[in-house]
Amino acid sequence: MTQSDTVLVALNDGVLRLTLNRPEKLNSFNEEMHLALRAGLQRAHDDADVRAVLLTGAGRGFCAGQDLGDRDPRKGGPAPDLGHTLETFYNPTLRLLRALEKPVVCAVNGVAAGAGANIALACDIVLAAKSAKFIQAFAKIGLVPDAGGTWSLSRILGEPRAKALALTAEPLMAEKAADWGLIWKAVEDEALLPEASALAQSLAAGPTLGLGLTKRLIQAAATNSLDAQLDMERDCQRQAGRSADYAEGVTAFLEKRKPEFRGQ
Ligand code: LHQ
Repeated sequence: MTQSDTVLVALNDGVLRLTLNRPEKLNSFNEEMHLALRAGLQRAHDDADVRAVLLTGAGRGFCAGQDLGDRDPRKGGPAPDLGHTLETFYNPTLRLLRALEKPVVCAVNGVAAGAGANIALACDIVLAAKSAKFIQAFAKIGLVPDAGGTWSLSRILGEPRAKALALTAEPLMAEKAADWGLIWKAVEDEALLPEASALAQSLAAGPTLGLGLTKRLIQAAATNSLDAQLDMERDCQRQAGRSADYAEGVTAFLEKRKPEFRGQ
């Protein structure tokens, strides 16, 4: 696994906390931070002790997208191949986030701009500090929204709001993002980490297999017919019904006690 202080990694009680850590650059992505985040997500996938992920940022910002200093056009040379950057760095991370069958909570602690905003939106449950804002900054520098932004914004918000946000690059404050259903909720700044950690903790103590299958089903629903979705629910329920956590959940209910799920 890649070791780097650009992403702080801590595992506690089943929650793998990944903290983007280039605060002097508002946690914008350089190659090292890309690889460190990907390694963290890969660990979440591979390590059975990880039962939920909490993604957040160090300092006053969540993530300002790509580090624009990395590709200073004033230095001359041929135009960069940004498609290659997406294929090599962003897209694998986005695919990992969506394919990870464990809940990913995102605590947006401050500004989330460009690809930083869209990585947050790819997480499963997004909480944001009330002072945080989401900016589709791409239009200001002649680029198109990436990191899944055109996909998630248009699906979640519909074309009118997706287009307005992307074409104007106007900041969207956390409370409005929550009102629009773009994120789960906006909370007081000082409550963000305690609330997001408690949520991640309770998900980590949950029936991991069932939660992972639920994530799979909800993501598949966007492109499935009802018929295909009903078949998929049948298959996933069959699998969930064979899990030790299902037996524990029902036993605990019948015994009027709290279940002790083991993630199996
Ligand atoms: C930064 C950055 C940054 C470097 C703040 N880079 N230093 C994919 C494929 C390949 C390439 C291209 O991109 C992509 C995807 C993308 O993400 S494109 C979009 C890239 N991001 C942006 O365009 C956002 C640029 N940043 C901003 O507009 C502002 O910094 C925001 C609105 C995020 C925050 O504004 P303020 O709160 O006023 O903070 P600030 O601008 O003063 O920034 C603080 C420091 O962080 C500052 O450094 P300094 O040394 O002057 O204190 C900034 O230069 C640095 N910083 N974002 N992306």
